[in-house]
Amino acid sequence: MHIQKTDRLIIRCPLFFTFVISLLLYFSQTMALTNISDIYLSQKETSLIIKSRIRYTINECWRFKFFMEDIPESKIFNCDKKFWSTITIPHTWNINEVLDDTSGYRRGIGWYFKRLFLNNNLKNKKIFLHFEGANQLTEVYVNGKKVGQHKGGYTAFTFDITDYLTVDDQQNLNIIAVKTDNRFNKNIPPLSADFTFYGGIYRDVWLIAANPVHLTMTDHGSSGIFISTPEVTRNKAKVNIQGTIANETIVPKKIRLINTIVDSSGRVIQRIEEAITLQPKTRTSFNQTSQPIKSLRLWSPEHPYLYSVYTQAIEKNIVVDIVKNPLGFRWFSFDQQTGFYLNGKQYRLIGTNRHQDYEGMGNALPNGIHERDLKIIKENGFNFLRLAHYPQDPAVLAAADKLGLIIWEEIPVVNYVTCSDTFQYNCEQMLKEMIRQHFNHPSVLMWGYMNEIFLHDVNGKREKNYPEDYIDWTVKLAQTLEDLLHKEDPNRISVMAIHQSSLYNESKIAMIPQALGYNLYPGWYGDEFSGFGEFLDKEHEKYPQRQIMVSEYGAGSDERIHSLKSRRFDFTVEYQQRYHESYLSQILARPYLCATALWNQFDFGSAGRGDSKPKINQKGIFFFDRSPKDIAYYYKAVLSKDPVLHIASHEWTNRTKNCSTEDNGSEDGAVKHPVKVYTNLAVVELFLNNKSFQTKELNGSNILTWDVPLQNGLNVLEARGIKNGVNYSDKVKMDVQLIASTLNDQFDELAVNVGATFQFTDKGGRVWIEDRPYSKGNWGYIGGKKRKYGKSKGILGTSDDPLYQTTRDGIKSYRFDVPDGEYEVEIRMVENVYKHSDKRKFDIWINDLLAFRNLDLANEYGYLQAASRKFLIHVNSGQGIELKFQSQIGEVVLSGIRVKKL
Ligand code: GCB
Repeated sequence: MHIQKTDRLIIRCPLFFTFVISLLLYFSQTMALTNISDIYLSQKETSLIIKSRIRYTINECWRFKFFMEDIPESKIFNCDKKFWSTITIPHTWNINEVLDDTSGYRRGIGWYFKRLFLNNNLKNKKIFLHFEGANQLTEVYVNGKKVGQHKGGYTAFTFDITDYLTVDDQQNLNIIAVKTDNRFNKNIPPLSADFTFYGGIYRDVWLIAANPVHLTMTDHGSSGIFISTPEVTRNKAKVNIQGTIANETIVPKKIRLINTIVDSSGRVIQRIEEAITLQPKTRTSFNQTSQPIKSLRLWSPEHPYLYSVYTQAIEKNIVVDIVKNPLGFRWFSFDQQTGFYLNGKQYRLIGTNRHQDYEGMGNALPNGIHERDLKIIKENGFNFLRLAHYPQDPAVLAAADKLGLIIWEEIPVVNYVTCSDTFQYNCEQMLKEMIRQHFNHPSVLMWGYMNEIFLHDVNGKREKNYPEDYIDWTVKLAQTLEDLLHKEDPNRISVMAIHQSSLYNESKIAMIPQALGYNLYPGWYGDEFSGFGEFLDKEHEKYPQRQIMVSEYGAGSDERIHSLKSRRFDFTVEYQQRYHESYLSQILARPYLCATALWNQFDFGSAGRGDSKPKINQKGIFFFDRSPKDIAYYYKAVLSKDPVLHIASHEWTNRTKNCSTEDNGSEDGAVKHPVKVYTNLAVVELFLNNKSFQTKELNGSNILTWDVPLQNGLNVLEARGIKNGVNYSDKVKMDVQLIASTLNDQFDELAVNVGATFQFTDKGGRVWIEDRPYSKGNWGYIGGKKRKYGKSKGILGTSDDPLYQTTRDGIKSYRFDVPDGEYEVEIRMVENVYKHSDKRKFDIWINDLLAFRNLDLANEYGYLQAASRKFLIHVNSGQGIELKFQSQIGEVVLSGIRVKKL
């Protein structure tokens, strides 16, 4: 299948005629436009004389209180709100709890109250409230009366509140009350997903005061104007503009409806005018198509050229309403063998996913952060963005248009569905809302409606155990949404994201959307990196008609965790590097992939997770606070033309090297250590402690590596290179601790991350090094087995989770062959299996001393509670230190051990 979204049409116009018309249009329109720019007035400006609608945010001074239970409205309205908190929107009530040690987060009801003063100048206006987003079930009340309800946390909604208001100089106080509920609701998607469902009014709230004759604004929260380009080629295009005008007066109105297409410098390109008679108390629709527009500039990731369309309703020379919308000229197509085409040119769509979530703010983000996020994505070299798993803020879409990012947007139907008509209806509403609200953005090319819908069912059951008819129902829902999507928007393509399960093909749900996105994690949740490309090739071969995309791939990382022998699910920075290096090269080798998006651009909140930073999904290539991880530089080096020179594992500034296990060519007391640089500079010179070490040239990849001899103590590494005559450099100062092959007289301190194959740096900067088996003269464990990675849970009472998450279970003893003297010994433990006492008990002996008898961690500390104990010990007669563990019930468990010479 080759999907061609636009037909080409050539219309010829006499040149002189076109010139004169354009000139006339230009002058008439520049004059008119001086008065009619889109007006976003602040509250204090409401006293201005208004000819068209007024829009302003009402974000400040809301009284707020959270309730776990639903309380009758009458009680809420009558209660004293003196002690309620005063908040500003964007707001979520979950922000202080989502990263704490308690499980889950508050899912209940938030009540918001606002005093709204509306003076006389708004008399005879139609007043609307527009919510850009509130999660997830919202009811709006004005002066104690219910205005309406909206379902779904990720799309906008508008209510006409005119009839509920008092607008008058004497008595102008109005009370707006909003009830927002983020409890689980089996009929509102998402039902379950790997992200936190923060509750609250978390996007802007607008008050809109319109004239009784206005462009309608209650069509599914949209602008009410729908713009498309039914014909577009490099040299010519036509624009179609549809909408509705309301006449809320009791008399007929004669208006001129004018759509003006303006280029980015404000020059009028075309003006389409029509006289319309509006009957009283009716809505009248319009449908205008422009004459062919010539000499146009196309929209593309490199040149995201934007036009605007001003839609005006004019009554007797007064502009009674005006709405501005974006317009971009582009066409696109897909090919199963050669991928994606924009404006007739082949493109590699290499991109990323983004959640609307930020450290310390949750989902309640100011527009500035939305915009900055998109800039970060663009500057990283990406041209494609999947807004997973829900429609995002209007600021996101506007930024994508402006920056030139191609968008896949989707509704949050994730993991499973409820087989009910109400659930289906709500999905349909959401889809309509998303499409209508973001219809005019040229950046949007794909609409999605399901993500991994066969992950599990309501009871957590997997595929084979699905109840009868569940699969059929889900497939039927997909088909319904697919049909609706094309009815709403015949000009974009439909997409669906699936995981690695044969059920999608067997059930044929995979055949419904026009393009299929695969969420693939070989090498993270299982298997090897190479499984990624192999799987895709098989699918491509089996389904040659399919437009294949990769909608997700990724691996988690933590700046505190490092290893030269990184492995799956260890959260080392180095494993994330290796994973993406491999995936990106596999992607680039497969031209049939229409688009790919890594998971995820930024770390994000996911309250159900127990990874190395609990409640956070750490697969970002940027941290939660938007600082870049190493791998972000790699993508930039490959994808961007901007110069990149970055020493990888940058934050690994405290490195401990164990000479006995890593004796890879020590010279002059130094140990060789691999240093990797991500760059797109042709030649890079590496300096060690200010002396040139070696120069290397790029050869087909964007990675350079050196084996550098590191000394004990401070080592300064610097990479230098030149591009277009400009010097670039990157520097890392490393504090290296070389541990001698035997624990000799120099011994000072050693901290071991028991059961781990990686180093972990704790809050105080102490490095807990990887574990090792005991050998004479040295240190290490005797007996037991390392706990498998990937089964961790968040640890309570500490931020050193990775230290406790790795354990050696069933360990017999731990030995340090240290010289005689006084020592401090610290052990770290956690009960990570049993919630109750008497399931695991053990004794601990330190040399010949019975330190603890029948230690029951569940009883003394509790389940998943970090436990640490320090002892002082005198070592003599060359006996070293030995901790012996004797089980009484169950297996012994140990997480960390530290020995310090006093
Ligand atoms: C997926 C999901 C996404 C998760 C991601 C992960 O396939 O679509 O919501 O966050 O995997 O990190 O596991």
